[in-house]
Amino acid sequence: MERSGVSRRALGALALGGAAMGLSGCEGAHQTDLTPKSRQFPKDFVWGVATAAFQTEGAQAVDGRGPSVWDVFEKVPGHVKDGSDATVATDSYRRFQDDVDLIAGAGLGAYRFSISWSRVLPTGQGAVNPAGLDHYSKLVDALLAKGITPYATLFHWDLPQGLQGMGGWANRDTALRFADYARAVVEKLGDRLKNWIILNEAAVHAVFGHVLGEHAPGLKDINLLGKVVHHMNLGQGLAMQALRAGASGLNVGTTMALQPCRPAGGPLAIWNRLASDGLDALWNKAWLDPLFRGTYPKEMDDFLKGVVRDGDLKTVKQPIDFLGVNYYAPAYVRLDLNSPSKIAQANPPEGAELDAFGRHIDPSGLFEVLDRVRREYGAPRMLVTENGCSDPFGTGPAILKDDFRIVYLRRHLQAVLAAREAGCDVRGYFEWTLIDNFEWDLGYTSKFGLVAMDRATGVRTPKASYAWFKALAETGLLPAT
Ligand code: GCO
Repeated sequence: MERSGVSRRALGALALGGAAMGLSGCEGAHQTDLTPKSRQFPKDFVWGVATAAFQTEGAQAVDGRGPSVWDVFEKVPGHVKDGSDATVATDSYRRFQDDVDLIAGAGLGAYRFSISWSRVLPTGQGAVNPAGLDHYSKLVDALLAKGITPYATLFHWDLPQGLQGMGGWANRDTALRFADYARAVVEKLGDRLKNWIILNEAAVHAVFGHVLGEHAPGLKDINLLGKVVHHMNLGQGLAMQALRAGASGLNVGTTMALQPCRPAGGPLAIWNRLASDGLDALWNKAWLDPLFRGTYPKEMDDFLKGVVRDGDLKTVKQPIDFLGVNYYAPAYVRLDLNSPSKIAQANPPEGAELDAFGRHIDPSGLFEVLDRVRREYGAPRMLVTENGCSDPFGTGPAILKDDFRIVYLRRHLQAVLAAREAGCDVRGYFEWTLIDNFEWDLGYTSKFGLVAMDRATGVRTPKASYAWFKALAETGLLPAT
């Protein structure tokens, strides 16, 4: 397998089997002119930052929290590039009020955080841990006290280890346990917490956690893929039902890592196109199709044999109040006859500007995925629930004068404006992320924050991008340069 760049989303090793060689074509025209007519966002546009529990909270053994798959995975030598772990992270379990003050200080109206399942249910099921739930109750209250709207993600990859021991998402029962967890959380918080995101980037968890082994639970078993995909979709549907039964006036959505899949050109272009379609089916359609249409793309058939039961797809196809879209970069794909999947990562076009992961910095991809959802999936309301960029990888201090980040954000927000003008119902944008945090298998070598943190002292220092984002959130006017 050949890999260019260090991308977690490098999909070269994905053993899809011939089954994924679909023929339907990568949708979405390559939009190049992203100059919006107006640079003004509407007054009610939601401005926020996004974080995830495991990447920020630390306090892993505090107040009865049980271990998650990431607690186990991160401790295995070699799994995290800098040998670090998330036992402290940004210390946000203890210092959540500092985080809230930073969010308020940036004039942001919304905060997307995730809830740790194993704080609420230490083994993933059974008796609720009241101290764990209390933490989120306090966080929600602290946000509301500052006029910040909380958006909670129920699953951002940190499955309770207790459930992994029983097969994790490959076990259908996990979908049912997930609904119980949703029920427990909404019962406690549903009076104040109204915006819910069920899953974060299920494709990443399914593929990197179960096929490539680069994320927790660290499995490399292609045979699990269909089960994990379907049980996550099923759990999502069941959790949506549980939330709506548990409280009224909720906005329920889910977040996907949507990527345009672009075949490499050259003499093998037609074959590369097939590989790219295969990836598109797994990465994008295997999540969008069941949710919006109650079907799976045909490329998934072989994986799903014996997995989908009667009535499941009806449960999966729930109405949603918004779709969360995370976007960082497009995927370039080529055929590779030496790989069992025949799919490999291709290089971005010659001369393309690259991010720290070696991915093409391409705001047109954001336009493309938003517009695809509009055209093909009934123009739902959307929120960009993650977008942002990392400093160059390294162990040194963060770059405080992060002009590159400002440029990145401005260009992607231009794409959001252009998408809105094209008819996409995009209602908000959450920058990833508030404070430099634990970037999964990259540990602390990748820094995405608007705010830097000295890991020795915990002191937080806003970067130039923090002030820039604040001015934007306060005026809604995107600077021209
Ligand atoms: C993801 C996750 C985040 C990452 C972020 C930066 O998109 O992978 O939701 O947890 O930290 O994307 O890579």
